[in-house]
Amino acid sequence: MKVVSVRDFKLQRESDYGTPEQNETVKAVVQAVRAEGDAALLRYTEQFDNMKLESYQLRVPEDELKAAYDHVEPSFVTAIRAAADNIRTFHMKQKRSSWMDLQPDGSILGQIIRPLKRVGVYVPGGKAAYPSSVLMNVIPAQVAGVPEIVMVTPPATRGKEGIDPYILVAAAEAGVTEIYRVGGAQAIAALAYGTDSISPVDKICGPGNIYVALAKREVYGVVNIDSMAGPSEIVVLADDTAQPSFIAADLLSQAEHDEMASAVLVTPSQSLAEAVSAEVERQLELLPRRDIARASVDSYGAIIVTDTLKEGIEVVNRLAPEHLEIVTEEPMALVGQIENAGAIFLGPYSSEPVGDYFAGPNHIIPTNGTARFASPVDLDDFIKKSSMIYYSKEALLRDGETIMELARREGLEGHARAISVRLEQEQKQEKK
Ligand code: HSO
Ligand code: ZN
Repeated sequence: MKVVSVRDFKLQRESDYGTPEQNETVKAVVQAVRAEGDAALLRYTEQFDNMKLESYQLRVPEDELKAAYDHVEPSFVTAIRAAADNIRTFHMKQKRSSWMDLQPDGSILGQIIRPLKRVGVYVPGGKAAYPSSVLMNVIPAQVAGVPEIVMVTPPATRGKEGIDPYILVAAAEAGVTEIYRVGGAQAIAALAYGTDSISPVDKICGPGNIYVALAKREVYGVVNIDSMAGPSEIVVLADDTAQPSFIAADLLSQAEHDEMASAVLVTPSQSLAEAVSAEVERQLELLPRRDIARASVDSYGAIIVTDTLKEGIEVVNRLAPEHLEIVTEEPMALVGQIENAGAIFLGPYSSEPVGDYFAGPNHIIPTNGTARFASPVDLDDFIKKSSMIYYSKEALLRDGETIMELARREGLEGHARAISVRLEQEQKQEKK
């Protein structure tokens, strides 16, 4: 892994907006599904997924879901349940309550919190078909109180026959209420516009390939969508006290996700930098996914040596990473200085996979520098708020003139009259 001085480090960000051809294809698929419904879904499933289905086969029946448990190890079920428990517990803490504020004049102002009614979760069929991501998308929706959580996924996972049983078990454990075997842009269009077999949803979440990402962007506005997650990123901020083998392993844990994943060490210690660099080489050779990890490390990996730890913190804030590990003598003392990071892992034992799978916080976290303004998935992604205004007569008599002043300055006499009609009636009654 290359070691560079902070002065030679250049920040690169890449966003994938697809080729013109990909954009064209997605637009055509979305329009066809919107116009033709199930017929288009089945046609594209045959064309793109090599699977000839009838409408009635789109929905995965209850017994198929039950049967999936026979195809996974009991230890997996135990593990997924333990993880789901932790994730549920963490997300329960994010519950918001509706509130009302009673004013002395008898008015009531407030905010009503309601869950979304129907949410669609996309689960990819390719290399990123992760049961853990099913939990991370579905559990917050479920804890928020969303009654209908619909999962869509290609009819075959990783080219094997049928949907991966691990995905199905995770879906069942997380609380998915309907599953459909349909993927790609056609699945996104079906969730947005609805077909005879699939009722439309209010929001679509979950990662997918470029066609899925473009389709989500295409239907945004008809439905809400989550943010576009990019490849995984890890930045480790460490000093001399860190153990090189731990750091190297953590960097590789994310490099193995994707050729475009990025793993970066920031340290003021030249000796740690060199030790981690050598250790990455050693561990890389032993990794089953070494080809992916190697490509990631070579193109997007770096070990950045700073003059001081303080300068390291500045680099971290500039990178605004999805995941940050702080492995220094006193990590807690630094956390207040981190302005931009999606998830912060503190100390030598908080390896990123602890958060990827188990601790409880969500692993769907802003990437590509968007931690500057965005947050990990949480309950707020699955609720909506309604404002509530009850104005008393006393309050309107007091504020009416002020409101009319504002309305008339905008040239909106109709607004002013909606107020004055009430004030005038009141004056008449007073005279009587
Ligand atoms: N690190 C990924 C999440 C994940 N890791 C899923 C393993 N499975 C999010 O960036
Ligand atoms: Zn991961």
